Amino acid sequence: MMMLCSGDKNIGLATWAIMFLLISPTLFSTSSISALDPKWAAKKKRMSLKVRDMFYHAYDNYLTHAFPHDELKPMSKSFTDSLGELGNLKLEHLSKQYKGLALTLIESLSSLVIMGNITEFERAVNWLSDNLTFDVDVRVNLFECNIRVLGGLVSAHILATDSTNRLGQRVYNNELLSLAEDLGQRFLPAFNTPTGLPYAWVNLKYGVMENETAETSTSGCGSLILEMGALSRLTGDRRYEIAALRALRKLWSMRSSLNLLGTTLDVESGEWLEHSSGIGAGVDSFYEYLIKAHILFGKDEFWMMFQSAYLGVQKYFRHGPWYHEADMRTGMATFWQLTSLQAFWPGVQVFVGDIAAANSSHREFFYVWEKFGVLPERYLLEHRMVHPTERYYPLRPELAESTFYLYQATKDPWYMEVGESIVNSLNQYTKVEGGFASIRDVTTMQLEDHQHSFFLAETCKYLYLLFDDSFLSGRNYVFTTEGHPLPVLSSWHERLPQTYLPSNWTSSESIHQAKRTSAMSSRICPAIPLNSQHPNRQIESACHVLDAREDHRCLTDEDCGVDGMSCRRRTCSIAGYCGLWLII
Ligand code: DMJ
Repeated sequence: MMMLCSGDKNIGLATWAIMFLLISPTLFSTSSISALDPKWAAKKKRMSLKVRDMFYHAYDNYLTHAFPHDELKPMSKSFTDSLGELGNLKLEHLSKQYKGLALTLIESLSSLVIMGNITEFERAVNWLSDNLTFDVDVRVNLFECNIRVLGGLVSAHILATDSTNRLGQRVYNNELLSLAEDLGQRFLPAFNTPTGLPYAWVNLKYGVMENETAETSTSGCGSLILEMGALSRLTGDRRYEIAALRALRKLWSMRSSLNLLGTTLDVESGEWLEHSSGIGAGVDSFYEYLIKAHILFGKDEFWMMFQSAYLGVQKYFRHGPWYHEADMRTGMATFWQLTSLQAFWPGVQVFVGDIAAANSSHREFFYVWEKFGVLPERYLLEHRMVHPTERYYPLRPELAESTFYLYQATKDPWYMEVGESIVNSLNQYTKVEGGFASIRDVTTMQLEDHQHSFFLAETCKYLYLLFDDSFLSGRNYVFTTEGHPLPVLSSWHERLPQTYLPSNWTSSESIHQAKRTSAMSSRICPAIPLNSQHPNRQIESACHVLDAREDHRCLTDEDCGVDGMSCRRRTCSIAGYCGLWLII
């Protein structure tokens, strides 16, 4: 297995022995060469076709039974206007004319391009251009509407204007961008609060409703910058990016002295409502967007935020390969639970080069997946059992997403085996005649009548890319939290960091500076060394600090660095070697 951003080449014998015991054996037993084996090539082909079939089974059934409404109910072969429902408006209160926002169609656009179906992409673009309107009396969740609808439209606009995806029939006149701009303008009233933190809900026609709740989540305030920033870059209208950035900065200013944030807050008072948090529900994409915003916009501010936040997570939430929740004020553990949403974290760790840590957590998520056949929404770590009320699996993509990133980083065929297992489970347990159904209870595999749009935007997409990444060849994209690709362009980088080259590919190396490279090459290393004693030394990952001496010998703890896998400081043993001795 290839280690990225590796620094410690001459690791001491004693440290090697300990590390050998600590790190999974697959780090040493698999080889990237085997991925080139004809057997693996055949498997990739077979599996990519299988995933394509899954996507079209979901997509065709949506078109037949639910379009233009938001999402498919695959068991009853009917529809749900989930964005409207998310706004607490009962369906009967919605106008009879309301046919939804064609959510699943919008969410499918980038997947169609990635699977090479430009004809269907064009058909969908045409329909949306001619029919979609946001002038509807529907209260939507800002976060959901941003990641699904705005992100879907902005990404599809970029793909539609990319000359490699030549649209044949019709001249494309930026209709998707006009729709995105219209939607972005409808978002802006939500940011009109004393703090700049946006309301969680906004009515697309009338703006923020009277007596609207002031409660929102960390991800609701901190995961808007990619889509709204991209919209600003495309339209030249800075208001979207400014609003999202102001909210993010305010949120960041509310962190505790431990660099932790809570889960819910009041946008009017700027006070935390729930101080316990982790890397799962209500917070997850906040972390993801800090590092991805850095990659997309090149701002060091995002990197500095991410680095501090990441260290906080590794220090206070991490327990071996697991992540629990903790109180942002004290760092004391609160809930010892694995949640399905946390499974995105190894993918984030791939971005910063913490491959070993990503691999070990990914293995635990996959262990739980295999135990039940899918990932339960919540799993009690102490009791090793499913949470009594959160037993569902709504076709979530996070494990497939991390599997894709880890395969990209390592080319270890083990991840293809994982992908195959995920595909087989989805077909075995969730496929019905009318699409793919969610699972209500992973202990009985009882189904629920809902095919979420992210199944097409993310789950199928990441599984497909795992087996066929030809779309990515020669290109460099950041995927939003909803799986919509945005290109990494030097023209979107306000101020090019020194180590970036002025091209679409943003990787470069310099002898004296740390490496900082692109998203898909999966190596994002800090340009600013953390170890002030050795300013010219290269640093391995978000938290890795090299030991003072290359042979890892030491006289005091001061000679030791920070372990890149756990982000814990290494100490000097009696025998004079740096290591994670306290842990052992
Ligand atoms: C998706 O809508 C996004 O990935 C979001 O960030 C949280 N999770 C769901 C799918 O699980």
